Amino acid sequence: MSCKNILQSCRLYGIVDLGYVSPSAVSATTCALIDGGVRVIQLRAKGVELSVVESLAREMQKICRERHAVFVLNDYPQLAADIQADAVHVGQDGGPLEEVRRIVGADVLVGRSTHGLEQVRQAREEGADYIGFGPLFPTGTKPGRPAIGLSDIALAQEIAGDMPMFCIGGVNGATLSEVQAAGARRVVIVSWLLQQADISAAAAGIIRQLGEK
Ligand code: TZP
Repeated sequence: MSCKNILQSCRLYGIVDLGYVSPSAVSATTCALIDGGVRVIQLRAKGVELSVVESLAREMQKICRERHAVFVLNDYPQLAADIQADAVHVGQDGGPLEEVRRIVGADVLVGRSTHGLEQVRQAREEGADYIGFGPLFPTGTKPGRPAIGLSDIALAQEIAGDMPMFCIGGVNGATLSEVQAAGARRVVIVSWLLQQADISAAAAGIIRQLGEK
């Protein structure tokens, strides 16, 4: 299956965030997510030296390639291009997507964080391959970032059309039902998943609830 098709069918997107996972546990965590059925996995390494980001990215990319998961690098379009990551994810401060695409080339998918309806519209116009939409709730993973709530999810989903949209920020085993009831079809879960004793089982349970085929 192509990376684009995997993204389309993916309901739970996982992030290996170095705020929660030590560099020595990156491979095991990536494998645990894949074992649980997660097919799109991002490396999020804020405030870490570029050489460390590169070696962890190569490690994760190798595992994802062998196990048919999509590897996404957060930030660093040039590094994503150099190592031929499957995708790169950029925030609102990541510049125009046209420029990101110029750096990564045609074969690397590009995802964008959005925090409101106008940004969803813009990401669609700019041709993002997928978007994150949030943070829905306040979250320790992005401290100080205002929550946008659940009320715009359905409309955002409409604007996004066939561009996959992943709701993010404070999604967990307890909040998932209300997030789904608000119209979410796909989610990203970071801290809750990474802090589970059995990451694979927790991921599999979430995927079941989301109805991923
Ligand atoms: N972007 C918006 S919220 C968020 C990011 C990266 C973090 C979500 O983390 P958590 O721990 O699932 O709330």
